[in-house]
Amino acid sequence: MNEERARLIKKLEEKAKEIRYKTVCLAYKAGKAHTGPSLSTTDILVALYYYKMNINPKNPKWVERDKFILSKGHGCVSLYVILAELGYYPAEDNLKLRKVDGIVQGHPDMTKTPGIEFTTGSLGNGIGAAVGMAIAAKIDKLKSKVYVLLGDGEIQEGIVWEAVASAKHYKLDNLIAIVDNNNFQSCGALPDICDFYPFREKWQSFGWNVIEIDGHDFNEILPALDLAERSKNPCVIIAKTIKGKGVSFMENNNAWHQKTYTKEEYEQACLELSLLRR
Ligand SMILES: Cc1ncc(C[n+]2csc(CCOP(=O)(O)OP(=O)(O)O)c2C)c(N)n1
Repeated sequence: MNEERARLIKKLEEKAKEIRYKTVCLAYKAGKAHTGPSLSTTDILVALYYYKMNINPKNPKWVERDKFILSKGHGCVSLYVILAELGYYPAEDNLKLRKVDGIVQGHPDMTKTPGIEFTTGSLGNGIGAAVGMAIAAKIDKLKSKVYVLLGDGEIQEGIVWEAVASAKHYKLDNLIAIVDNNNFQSCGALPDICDFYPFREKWQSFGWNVIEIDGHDFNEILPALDLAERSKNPCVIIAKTIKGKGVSFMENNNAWHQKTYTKEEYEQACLELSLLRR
């Protein structure tokens, strides 16, 4: 690896650590929040927002921008931290997470939060919207790409596959899906609730190119995003992740799907994440 690339990877790793730390702080302040689902996607979000996507936070509605939809809308805490960091809105607005008069809610709301492209929370709907945006970009002859991040439990929804099938039909080489494959959903481990594996074969049979990666390793995430961008078919990145990544007692512990922290838990999480930041 050349030095420039190594520096970039290091920078992104540092950024991800900072975002994780701020995610936990924000979730604690909010009272109840989906910490586990947010921490599994943090590295992917950092790669998208600080490396890959062509965006302009000062002009969020810029026509040529790339678009991102968090289809697993409940895991939005890290996304809010990133949007505020990038300047879509002031960081203080995040302090009102889940408050009635706040601009950031428990699930992303495109009518309230600058930078949110589509309202999600009802699982399964994000990818249909992404297909529509990708078709619109083609009609308008825009270079924009559309990225959509789905949960591995979420893709059990039938509506997802209707959208996946139509992406092939419309030859959407500007559409990139990412599956956060943390192997959990809200009520337990995927194989126990609904064994929906194998993923690769399912997506391939719908005409998509498939890339499988470690969703916490920037050495794999960045090349996957670059490859996906050049794909001549709609492309899905299946990212193996850990729910609650970065905090020892949250990792693979589905109690942290959505949970209120005790003061001790919060302090322990902060300690672990601040040590990680050094
Ligand atoms: C249509 C719909 N049904 C049920 C829910 C409740 N729900 C919230 S999160 C979740 C589990 C999602 O699992 P997954 O997509 O794997 O996300 P993760 O495990 O990463 O949190 C469910 C069923 C919902 N938000 N929308």
